[in-house]
Amino acid sequence: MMGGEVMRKRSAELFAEAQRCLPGGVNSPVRAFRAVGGHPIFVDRAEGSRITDVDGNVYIDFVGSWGPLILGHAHPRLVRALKKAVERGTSYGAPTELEVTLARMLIEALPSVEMVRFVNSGTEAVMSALRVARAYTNRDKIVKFAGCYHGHADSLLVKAGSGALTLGVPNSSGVPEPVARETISARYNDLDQVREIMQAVGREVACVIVEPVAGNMGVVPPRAGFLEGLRELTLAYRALLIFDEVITGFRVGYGGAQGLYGVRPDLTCLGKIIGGGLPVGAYGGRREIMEQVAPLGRVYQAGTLSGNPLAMTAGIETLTLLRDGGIYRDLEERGRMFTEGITETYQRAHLTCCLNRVGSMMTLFFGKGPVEGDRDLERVDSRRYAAFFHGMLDRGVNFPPSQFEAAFLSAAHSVQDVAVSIDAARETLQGLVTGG
Ligand code: KE4
Repeated sequence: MMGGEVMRKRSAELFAEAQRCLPGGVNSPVRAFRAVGGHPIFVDRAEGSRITDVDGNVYIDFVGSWGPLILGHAHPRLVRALKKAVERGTSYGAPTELEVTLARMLIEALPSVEMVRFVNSGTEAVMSALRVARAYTNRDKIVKFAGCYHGHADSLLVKAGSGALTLGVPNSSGVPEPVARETISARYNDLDQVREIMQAVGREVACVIVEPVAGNMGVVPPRAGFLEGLRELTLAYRALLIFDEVITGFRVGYGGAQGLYGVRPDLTCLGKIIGGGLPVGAYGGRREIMEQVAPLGRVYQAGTLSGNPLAMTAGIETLTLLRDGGIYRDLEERGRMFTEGITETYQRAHLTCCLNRVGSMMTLFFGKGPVEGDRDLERVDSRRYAAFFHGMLDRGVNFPPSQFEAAFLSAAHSVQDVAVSIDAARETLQGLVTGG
């Protein structure tokens, strides 16, 4: 464990240079450390549970590339398979057996999915699923939930208008008002409000899209009955239910959140883990819905690198290890150990925190719990989280650089890693109290 003044000179130099050629110096906003201050660490390499920055500092990593690396970094089996695959070429723009193999694995794992299409990101999966839902229902409106993030497609960069039933307003420049108006934003875990919305406009709603376990306001599990209620309401109004399982897919279990909670959506969006760290997304569902997609149906969607052989190889190896390796039991055990240890540390420091966890995804909130939706986040002190983040980073533990993200355990995190991280948290939280 590091301590004292940690040198990150090379990261600082690279960040200065990066800001001259990349907006904010990054290729995705959250990486820029704007939510926690300071400058990002530039990673040189990673292996197992650890990343090493360009200054040679080593960190136990709980970001895991924001979810894909459930097996840990540079898993030997993936490295071997990718080395062999790359010698056979990197992309063909033609069908391969690999795509069929991975498609069959997804269909076998997720009973609600009878047919699937690969794309290159979670955003692309969600954007395509929305288009299919609108085509299938011949309706334009969608319902999403405040605090849930589904990638950066225009229809989803929308926040609630003034009243609950009023239509959305853009929460990004460049999103046309008419597009935003077709999106209604509801409160997560508030089934009564969704019922009101569906009673008012349900016959115009193409789909309700939800993160079955929210990961983008920090981890927020569904209240008992919430997902089941969405299923009933969407059936009643003949709207489609879309589970955005880009994070939860193969994270909270091999059957995803739909397997964990026993609720079958009409369409599922996937990403992250199914690519083992290479760029992949996928959307799938009932055959009669997916048969709308070109070239079979009238919904156009395409992609140069969709089904890329390297990404398919990484996905097949990852899912094979998850399916056959008994990994989820270890993840649950270490997740529980981590949660209990962190909880003991903030209680001992008399800090007001709450910790949400589902399996190996978790968030430590610096505020009074429970945190069950975006309104509860108003009680959360993200400045205190920022201080925690830097205290942990200086002690060699890399947490997400935002209070409103999920931290991820991987199969590569040992019991020792968890114990060391709890010790780092204990020192960091004590330091927050004593101002040390
Ligand atoms: P991508 O386009 O980033 O592959 O996936 C978008 C997406 C869709 N759905 C959910 C539930 C997601 O969490 C995401 C992306 N997750 C964020 C972090 N929570 C990725 C990190 C980033 O934006 O850099």
